[in-house]
Amino acid sequence: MSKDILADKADTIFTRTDAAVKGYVTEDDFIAVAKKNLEKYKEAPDSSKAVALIESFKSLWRAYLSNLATPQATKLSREEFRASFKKHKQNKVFDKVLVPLYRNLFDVIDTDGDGQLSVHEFSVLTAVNLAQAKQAFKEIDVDGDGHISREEYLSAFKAFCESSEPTSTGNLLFKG
Ligand SMILES: [Ca+2]
Ligand SMILES: [Ca+2]
Repeated sequence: MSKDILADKADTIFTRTDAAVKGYVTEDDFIAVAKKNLEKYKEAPDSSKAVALIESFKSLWRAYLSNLATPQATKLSREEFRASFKKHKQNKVFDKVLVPLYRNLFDVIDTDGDGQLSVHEFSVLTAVNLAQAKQAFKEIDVDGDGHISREEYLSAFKAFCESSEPTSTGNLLFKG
């Protein structure tokens, strides 16, 4: 039996989003994830970057609901979340919602504003230890120039959201 890689990825995100272990997630949980990232990077919650990121997470929440054709729902169970995650590809959620979201996240992560991610900037984002973060960084830095460009970063996230390959680069982003 082959493993359901996309379901596993959805579970990883669900577990992180349902921080209070309620067994479901809400729009507030999505907003809390955005705020947690902002805190990690010491971005003030009312800055324009912060507001843009929070709005992106709200759009993502709406995309999860519309994947399931339940726009009025106020919470999603683990099973619903998983089913919705698997519809991202067919509904082009990556291009429509996640590209803007990850661009906004990139702007927050890129604390020195040079348009590239350094190992240091990147390692703050990941939940893994520094050695693992460095390894992940190396693999996402496809052209090996020692920086993660916006394109390298987006293509890793796209692989995470859409690829069923167990070895896709994007998996490195959500390890640990
Ligand atoms: Ca930078
Ligand atoms: Ca690079």
